[in-house]
Amino acid sequence: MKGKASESRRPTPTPLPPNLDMAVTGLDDALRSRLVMEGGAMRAFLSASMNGREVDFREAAQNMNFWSFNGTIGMADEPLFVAARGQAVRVVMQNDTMFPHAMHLDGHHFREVLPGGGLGPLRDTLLIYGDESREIAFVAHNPGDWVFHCHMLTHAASGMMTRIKVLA
Ligand SMILES: [Cu+2]
Repeated sequence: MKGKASESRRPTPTPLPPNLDMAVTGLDDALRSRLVMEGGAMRAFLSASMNGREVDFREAAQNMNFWSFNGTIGMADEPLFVAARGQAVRVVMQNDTMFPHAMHLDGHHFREVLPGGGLGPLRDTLLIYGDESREIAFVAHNPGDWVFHCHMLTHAASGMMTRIKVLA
């Protein structure tokens, strides 16, 4: 005798089609960028640009700023890079601080370029420990200005913030 539960069982759903926007290809011709993180307690930066002016760590800290990306505190005037739509991008993230940072990119997912040359799983955030350098890759498929920041929001609010631009 068949029960009602088995009669109402639905067929297995068919898998979703592959999402081509998530494919990471073209790495040999990729645009290459580097993001150097500095600052924080125990290894303060010597100087960084704050609101268009070069300041030392003491002055930055008095303004509640403790971190820099590529020598700039907070959102820079220029994006970290400008990518054409569909262009592959590789970004080395170099953590020259003593602290881990959870680097998060808006608007795209990425894969880590592993030391052996393979690609890691699809992510939008990657935790990078102090003195670590990790590389990510993605295809810039999503036009716009996208914030690229540490996901520890006190870090983002005190300097760890930049953006990328993808042309339409
Ligand atoms: Cu952080």
